[in-house]
Amino acid sequence: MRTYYSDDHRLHHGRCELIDGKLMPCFEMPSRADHVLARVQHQQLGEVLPPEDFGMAPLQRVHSEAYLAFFKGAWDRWATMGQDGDLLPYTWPARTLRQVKPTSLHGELGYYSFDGGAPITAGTWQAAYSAAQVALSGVADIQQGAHSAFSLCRPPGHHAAAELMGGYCYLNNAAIAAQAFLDQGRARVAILDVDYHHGNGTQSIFYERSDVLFASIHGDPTAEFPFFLGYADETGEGAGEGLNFNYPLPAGSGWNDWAAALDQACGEIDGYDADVVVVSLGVDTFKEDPISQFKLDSPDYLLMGERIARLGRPTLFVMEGGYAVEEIGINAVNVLEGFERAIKEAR
Ligand code: OKP
Ligand code: ZN
Repeated sequence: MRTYYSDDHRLHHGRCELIDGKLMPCFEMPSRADHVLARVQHQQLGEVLPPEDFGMAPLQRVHSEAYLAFFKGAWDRWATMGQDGDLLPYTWPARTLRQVKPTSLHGELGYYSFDGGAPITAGTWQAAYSAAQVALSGVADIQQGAHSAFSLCRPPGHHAAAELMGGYCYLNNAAIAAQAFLDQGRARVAILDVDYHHGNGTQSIFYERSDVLFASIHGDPTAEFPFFLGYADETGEGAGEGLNFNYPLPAGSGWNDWAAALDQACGEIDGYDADVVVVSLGVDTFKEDPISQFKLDSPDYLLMGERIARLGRPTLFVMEGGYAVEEIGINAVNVLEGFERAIKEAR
């Protein structure tokens, strides 16, 4: 399969995040994508191509114009104030406060975010914009007949909602891809989120819709980020009732429990008869991941890819998390190789 990748991801490099009361260097760093790209090349997965530019319209199908304008302009406002450190929010409209949009930079930033984990730097907009184009280029490849494609997106996207950044995410690459598939004539898209963290942004975007099924396997939100979404009783609403599937698993879960959840999610995707599958591919389920609590080992990712291939549907892989930087390439590409191996064997 072909890989889409842009060097622009390097333009986003946040300095630090708050972990256990200390400011630590950001886990979400440029070398993550470098390791994945190197592994794609080493394993000769297929061609690596730069993204095409599909412009703002497909981003506006998922995010509001006001949110996009705010995000695009935020760094310049910050720089005009004489600042050059990372721009980070510190007040949010939580319960008892009003959902008003203030006019000052930090007021607006609080309005448009849900945590302090998504720093805006000078190049963040360009990096996130290019990551969305990387996702859209994978869509175009599949629309032109490819059975699968890999969009090596960075920064990740699945925590970003229509008007919210947070959890290292700004633009929801997988949601933008899913919406593009629909806009180009597909009727039913399934998003399978295998990242360790619940894809709260993706879930919220499609929660009331019947044209996108969302299924996510993740750390139980009673104990894990993002805490406030991702429970099993969130099944969708209105037209989307019965099309949202959350499989929260306890800390320490290994391949057997994880694979049982994957089987269930795949059963739902089959029942829905999705035209295309978008995989939010996070590999922070790895046993050595520094911020996660599952116990998957590198060979398990081959099996993950094989199981996804058995859905027998066109599949776009969109890179999300994974912070064991040395192994992220092996683990992510193992999913893709397992997928391809199963496709070849089925022929
Ligand atoms: C992004 B993706 C503070 C930890 C904050 C934020 C995790 C964002 C994960 N102790 N963690 O889903 O991989
Ligand atoms: Zn994650």
